[in-house]
Amino acid sequence: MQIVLFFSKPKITQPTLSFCNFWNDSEKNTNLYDLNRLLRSYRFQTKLKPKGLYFFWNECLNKVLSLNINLALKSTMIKYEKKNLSKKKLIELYKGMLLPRMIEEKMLSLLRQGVISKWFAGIGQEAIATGVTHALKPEEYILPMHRNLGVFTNRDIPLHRLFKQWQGKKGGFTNGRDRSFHFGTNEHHIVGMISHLGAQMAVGSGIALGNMLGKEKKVTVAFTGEGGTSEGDFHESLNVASVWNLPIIFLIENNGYGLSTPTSEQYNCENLADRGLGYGMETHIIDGNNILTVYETIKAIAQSVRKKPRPVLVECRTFRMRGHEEASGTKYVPQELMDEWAKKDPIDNFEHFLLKQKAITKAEIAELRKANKALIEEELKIAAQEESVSDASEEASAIYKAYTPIVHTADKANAPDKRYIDAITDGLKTGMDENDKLVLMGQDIADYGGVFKITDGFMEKYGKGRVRNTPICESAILGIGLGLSIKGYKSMVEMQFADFVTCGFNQIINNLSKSYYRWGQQADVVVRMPTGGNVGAGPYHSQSTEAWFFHSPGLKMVYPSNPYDAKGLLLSAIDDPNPVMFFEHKALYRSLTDALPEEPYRIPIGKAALVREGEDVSIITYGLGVHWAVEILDKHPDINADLLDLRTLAPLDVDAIFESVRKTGKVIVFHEDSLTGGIGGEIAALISQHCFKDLDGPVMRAGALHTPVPFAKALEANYMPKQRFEEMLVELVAY
Ligand SMILES: Cc1ncc(C[n+]2csc(CCOP(=O)(O)OP(=O)(O)O)c2C)c(N)n1
Ligand SMILES: [Mg+2]
Repeated sequence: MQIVLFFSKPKITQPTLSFCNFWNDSEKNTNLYDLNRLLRSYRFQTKLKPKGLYFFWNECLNKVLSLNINLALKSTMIKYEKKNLSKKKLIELYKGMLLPRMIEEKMLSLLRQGVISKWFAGIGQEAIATGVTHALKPEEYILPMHRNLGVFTNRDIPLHRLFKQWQGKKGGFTNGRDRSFHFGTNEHHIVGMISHLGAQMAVGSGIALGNMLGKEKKVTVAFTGEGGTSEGDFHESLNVASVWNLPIIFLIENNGYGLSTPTSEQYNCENLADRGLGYGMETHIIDGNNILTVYETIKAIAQSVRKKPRPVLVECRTFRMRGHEEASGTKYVPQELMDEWAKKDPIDNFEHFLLKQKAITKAEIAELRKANKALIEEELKIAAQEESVSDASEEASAIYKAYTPIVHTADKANAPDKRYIDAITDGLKTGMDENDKLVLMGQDIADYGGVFKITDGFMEKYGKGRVRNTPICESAILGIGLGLSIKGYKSMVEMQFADFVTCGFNQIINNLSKSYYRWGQQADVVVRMPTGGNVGAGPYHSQSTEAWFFHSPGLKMVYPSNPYDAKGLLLSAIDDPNPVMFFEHKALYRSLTDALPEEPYRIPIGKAALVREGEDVSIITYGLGVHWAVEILDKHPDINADLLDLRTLAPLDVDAIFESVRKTGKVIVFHEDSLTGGIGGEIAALISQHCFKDLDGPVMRAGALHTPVPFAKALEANYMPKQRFEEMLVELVAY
């Protein structure tokens, strides 16, 4: 393939190369930086004055490679101070940057061959990942992003496992279920990102909280790009970490761009680090291309944070030398910037420094490169030997971590009557007594006891460490729940009202629910959701939110309709290592009493309860629907209905549903939530598909109107489906 190159600005001292006649546009962008570097070295090595020179690409590449490019920088653009660092450490740091660089260069070629599917290059940013990883102890967690290959290589992960991961093979870290750097490995104390960027910061804070509660003197580092700092999760995490004094370093890699967005369109302050000041946090701004600065700074901060736990914000200035990902190009990046930063390449400069210091020789560098190349090829061969994932048989069951549920029954006879709300308190207390690694988090839950007073007195009994008042930061707190799970804790996060879960939606849907499926890390979190209407509280304190989560694999969802079930299900939810959304109806809190055994017991998750038995019709419902159905059946003694209280919405007890429908031949699915897109739609579809031959009437559904939950009593009564359910039931029985 022919290329033509010429210096477009011959007058400036470091001339800019530009190219034409590329085989296609995206290739041009892809290769611009490579070519720039290679040809610059070629010029230095050959002393050619390449104005108007014509090269054949392959020929050029071969020549450059055969010259064994030691980038011929005349002098370093980075000022290094080696302080007391030994030669051994200097070489380690150099090697720590060189290997990821060489792996990336290889990946770029494999990408072009279609062996891997995507690549987000960290070329030019290696000093940050390498410096940070060397500054931490191996048992301290790092939460890297998509340009931080150096974290993985410097934690000595076998390369073939990384290659398998990027090729979607079983021997990677996700069984082919997630791509690129989207995985964690507790063995190496790394928690990889999810695509949503800022979510990492909260998970890191959770790990830091686990370290703090366990009195482990460890620091955690959570990475973010400067683009990610615009996300709410960044701000919430910094705020919570500061209020709680968590031992964590938040590290911003400010590389000039977030996809195509330059920093000038991303934030409007001089230094991103200054944001930390607003949260009452110590901050630093450092040259992210200077490996010694990164290493020494992070090492010093880490040592200090281990002694005196606190969050610190570090902004590393660097530059993204390639496109956002390889297909997206760099057209929007001014060439001058590229050239300027190319001169500050962290590896070229450090290499030059080491040569000058006589810490390394050219021959040793050549040897190192050769050894790295051989290692990469060898490990690629190992990865190639493994077949791609083709067996999908385990997938459906891979969303939940398996565990053996505790079977624990209690007799209701002679048990004292207690309210629904007392059942929740009892369940939580039992959970706290049984498990000293259970941590409660929520707004106003400590001294104040929660807005419903469910945790009244808990802080005094279990301490402020385990009963934690939180700032109004739902997202960060839910992410912290995942971080705590990584450290072996269980947590219960109380939404003050279920409605506010919208502010934590991302962490639930993308982190808690998918974590086990993706890389085998359970999210041992119970999210308590004071839910539902009939309380005259209007659109933002009355919603039924269960359908939002029903669609998301990996979550369990329970919805007890009475105090006995509430306590037993809550204890099962706490035992369960999977994330459980626990819906408790506010209207039932103080209006419903039931015999409640004092001793601990469990109601199994995934099992519905037949509340009434009859032959005429099946009513499938949950929550407040159970009580409405009872009331209406009492009003119509002539109707003999099976009344099935689902109790668990995910996983759904389809066997119990089908058994009842096959017996009665008629069914009405009934819930408080809006009909449109409600869980009833899924249940009705399952019944139609699997019980069609047994049906003697249409599958009916009763749900609320498709409006927000209105405030005024009459409007709310009209919104709720109770009356429509009664009419439908009578109609269906007569059908
Ligand atoms: C919440 C969210 N919005 C948008 C995107 C799409 N996206 C992926 S990476 C990226 C830019 C990230 O910029 P930055 O944080 O600076 O990291 P960099 O890629 O520069 O390392 C964007 C917009 C995303 N992944 N997540
Ligand atoms: Mg960026």
